[in-house]
Amino acid sequence: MMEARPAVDDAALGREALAVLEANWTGTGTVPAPGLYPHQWSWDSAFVVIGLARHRPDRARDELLSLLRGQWATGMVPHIVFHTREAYFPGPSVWRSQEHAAAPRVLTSGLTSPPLHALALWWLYRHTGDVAFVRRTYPALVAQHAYLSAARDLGGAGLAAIVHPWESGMDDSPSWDDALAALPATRLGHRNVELAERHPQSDHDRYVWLAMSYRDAGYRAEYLRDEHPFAIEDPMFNGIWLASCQALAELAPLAGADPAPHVERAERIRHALLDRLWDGCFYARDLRADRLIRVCTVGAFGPLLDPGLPGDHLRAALDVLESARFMGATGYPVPSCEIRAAQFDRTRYWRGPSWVNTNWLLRRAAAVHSLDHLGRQLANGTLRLVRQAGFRECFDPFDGSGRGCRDFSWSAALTLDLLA
Ligand code: 9WN
Repeated sequence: MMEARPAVDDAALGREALAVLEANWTGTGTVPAPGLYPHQWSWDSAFVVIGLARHRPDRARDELLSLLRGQWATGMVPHIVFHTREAYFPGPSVWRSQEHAAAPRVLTSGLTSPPLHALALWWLYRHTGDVAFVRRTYPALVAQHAYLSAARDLGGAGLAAIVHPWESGMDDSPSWDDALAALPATRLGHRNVELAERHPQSDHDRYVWLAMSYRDAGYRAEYLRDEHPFAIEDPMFNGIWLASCQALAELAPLAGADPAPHVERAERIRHALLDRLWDGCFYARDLRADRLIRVCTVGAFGPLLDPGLPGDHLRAALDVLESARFMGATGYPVPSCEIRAAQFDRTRYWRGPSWVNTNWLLRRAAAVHSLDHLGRQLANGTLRLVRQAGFRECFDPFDGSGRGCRDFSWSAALTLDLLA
């Protein structure tokens, strides 16, 4: 059922959003939501930086710096930086980052997440003109991108592979179902005390097993290349990376650096996206099964962040986005999975509900291609969701009711940006 909320005007909504972000600030970083997610998550932080860029640039800078404290000497920016003692599973005792020579002092996970950070830095620069901060953080983001090229180009064509569903940011997306199901049966059902208590039987077992396999291999790039059973080229992860390469190319001169390597990397990603992931729309590619994963999710639209996407691909992707498979049927933007897919489920996280962050990314893509009408539709539809249901984690795409956590940081942060 739709929760009734008193009507709020833009100014009041903005104040509420800032209050949520203030409450979720721990003193060192912003947690995604109180309670359930008590640490700093990587792409959540990047969205918080984007949302705070205009309103609290000081806080946005601290947020990015706090996350980058977790960067490994390999350049890898981890998907979680632990900076409280509060429990979360899997926590530091599972990741054991402190045993790894390349890990920083602060405890982190061993996986990465969509590399949105350079785009977030560019966004912050755009709103503040703070060249000194660009100079300060640019090298870390160059190192992040170098890590992805060196350790994650498992397909050899210029795309970064995710090696765990958590790395996509879209944990239970149907895109990962078959790859998870194909994990060797004898190795499934791993249990330890914590796991048995918290997640008796679910895909979570497989998530944890995959994470532990990587950890037990010493987080080595060679293991990922030669042995790790889960390796997928995801269009959203790579679309975000491409946009971040373009952001670094624009920031490079401010940092006294050459933009050319970033431009070249972006071009390589574009070509590989078109060559390897396109078949009428963008699909993820399972490198271990050597096939496209033919379920169309909101991840399919990540490559639209690229201003250089060829016009015929752009038009074909927009046809899918605006059709009854996605925006044309639900009344609210944009379901996380196409609604005609057998796996679509309006109630389950990345298998159907609408998310503020993916709507924001698509609205950014609309701006990049000067699609003003689409941009307004996405912004207004997203604001309608939060006006009606609050800063929830995600939303039912048919009736707009809120799902998951309340007071979710990126829903609040990106609302601030959409209101501007
Ligand atoms: C696992 C924090 C994170 C987001 C992801 C979202 C969810 C975690 C979980 O929460 O993932 O990392 O417990 O399901 O899927 O996008 O970064 O908000």
